[in-house]
Amino acid sequence: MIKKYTYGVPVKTDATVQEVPAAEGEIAPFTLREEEGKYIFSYALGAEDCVYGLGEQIRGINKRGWIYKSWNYDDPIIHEGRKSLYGAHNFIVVFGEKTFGAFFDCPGEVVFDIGYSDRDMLTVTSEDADVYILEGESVLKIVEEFRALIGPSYIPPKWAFGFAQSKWGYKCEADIRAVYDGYRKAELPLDMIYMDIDYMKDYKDFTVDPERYPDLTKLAKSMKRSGVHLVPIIDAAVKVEAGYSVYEEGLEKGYFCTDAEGKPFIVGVWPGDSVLPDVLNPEARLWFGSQYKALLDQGIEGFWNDMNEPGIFYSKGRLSDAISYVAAAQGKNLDLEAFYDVTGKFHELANNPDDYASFYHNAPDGRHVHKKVHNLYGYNMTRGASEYFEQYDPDRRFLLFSRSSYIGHHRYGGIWTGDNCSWWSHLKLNLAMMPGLDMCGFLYAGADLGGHGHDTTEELMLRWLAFGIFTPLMRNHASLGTRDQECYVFKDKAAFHNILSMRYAMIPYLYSEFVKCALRGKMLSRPLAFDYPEDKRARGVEDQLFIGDSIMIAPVVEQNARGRYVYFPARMKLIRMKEGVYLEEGIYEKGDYYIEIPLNEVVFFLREGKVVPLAKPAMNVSLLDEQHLYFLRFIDRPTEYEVARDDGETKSSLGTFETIIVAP
Ligand code: MIG
Repeated sequence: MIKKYTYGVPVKTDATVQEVPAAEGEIAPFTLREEEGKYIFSYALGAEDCVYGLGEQIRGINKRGWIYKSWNYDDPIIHEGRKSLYGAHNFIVVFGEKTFGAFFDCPGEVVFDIGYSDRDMLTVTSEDADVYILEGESVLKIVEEFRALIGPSYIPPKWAFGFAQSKWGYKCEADIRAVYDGYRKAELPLDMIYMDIDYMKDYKDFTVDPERYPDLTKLAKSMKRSGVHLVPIIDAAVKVEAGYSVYEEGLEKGYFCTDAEGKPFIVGVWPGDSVLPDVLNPEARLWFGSQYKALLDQGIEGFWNDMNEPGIFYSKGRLSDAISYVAAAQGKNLDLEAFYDVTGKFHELANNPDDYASFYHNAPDGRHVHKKVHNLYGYNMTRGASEYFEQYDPDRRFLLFSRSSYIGHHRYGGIWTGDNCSWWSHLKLNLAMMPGLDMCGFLYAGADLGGHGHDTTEELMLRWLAFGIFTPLMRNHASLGTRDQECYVFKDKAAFHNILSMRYAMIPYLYSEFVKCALRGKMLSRPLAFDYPEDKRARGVEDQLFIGDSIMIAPVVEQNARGRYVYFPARMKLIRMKEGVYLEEGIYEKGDYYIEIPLNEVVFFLREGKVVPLAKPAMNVSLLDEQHLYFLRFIDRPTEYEVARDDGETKSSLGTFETIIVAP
């Protein structure tokens, strides 16, 4: 049962795809008050209630105990003191005395105080919004109801389930080839190499620096023949430069965001002075999307959209004020306050709230100041590309994912979770985020494995990969200036081989489960409590997940651990992948057990009554032999498994499954 309540005049977001008639009366089970133009929804939490959701957010699976702010933000250092990340996914489910879901469809700032000010109160503060209250018999049922409300999840081509190598710092064709050769020499599988901002000419979107890439078409073709796709980055901001066609055309057509007087609003991002495409204007959005053609025509089939919160290093006006302010301080004796004033002028430049209140969009439902629609930007940038792909090659699935997002985006592309660090806590954060993302429809998702900022270690890399096997986007990515972390640079080649092989063996399972969840609106990664709602012990488990129908995982997320305690909410069989061989190591009854998990092995658990199809590992997805599947099984009677048999490339083939009956 879904009820919809409207407060004020909400901006149209296209988050939902179903019409829900307006409900009568008060918004139970919340109580509502209005203060200073904001709507404040409160609910008294039961002592044992858990709160799930919010998609890409910091902290644990159960969100109770912190305050979260939906305000898409380009944060150079994510940590648990923060309140916002890059996405705004305003859906929560309260699980406990009363179980219900709530979606706050508001693209401006929304604050979720989930037992922060008062451990027993949930308080949501929003601007004008459509609020949906969802009731159902369980968390999973409520999530399914929500997913039907927001529409089907994006499904990438199958090769996007292979392993990806990326690094900000690969500058030219030779760098790309070196990565390719590194993987081949080490006999490690690979399906994608990512191109970060340095492929562009002066950071101009849709250009390719001819000195660094003399013939991208040829390179893309030869890589593809070897099973590797090149995936370039696209930044939101467009360089201001006379003669640059994207800038000139957009300017002429009025497709960029403007200031209060209607002049293009100039921001500083990678290319320096830049303008922001007005992706809330459907014409401008499709126009920006149509620019991807320049790269599609060179054989590129996948993209990652960055800096689309939108991230702003400075606005031209504010920078110039800051410079004048500093110049005026020249020669003066600065006491500490004056000194902080001066340095503050620069610290305040990036992503300044006043800048977000200073430019405008021409959306179909009117001219909006950016601040009111802030969280829709990345979503609509990605939507524009997707809408254009639909014209370019209607049946083809392109790889497309973004940093910033809002619910609704999940129909057009996936996301990666931004600039994490090479910290053990961020491996755990990666795990905790996955179910929240699934709840909000973001199935094709993943974090920078090994960590983006700071230096990784071989041990962290191996543990992170052993978890990354189970995330749909499996990409090793790192920031400029960090230690090399390509899998072939480390010492224990056999360990990397074992772990990456496990991913490829698992692709028939992961892909089949993914497609089923996407088409049927179900969750791929689930906290234990979702499948065992009666089991109170399961509610406290923050570092284990179910992945698909058949598997439970319990990754090692601590340095120097040799294994870990695992909670089994039911009987399961332990599967160990060691030196390329599967070992079945006995059956565990419900309870807690210490399981040894050496650094070079992958351990997971097969649920009773379930099977897992595996392929013989290969060097890339196209080489997998999926006609000859081997089934891991924990069954005592013939059991059906639906294997996805679409072609992995077209939309029209999706939904083709083969039901295989597996004997005990
Ligand atoms: O300001 O393109 O999150 O993945 O490597 C940094 C360079 C811009 C941020 C992305 C990161 C990427 C980096 N980008």
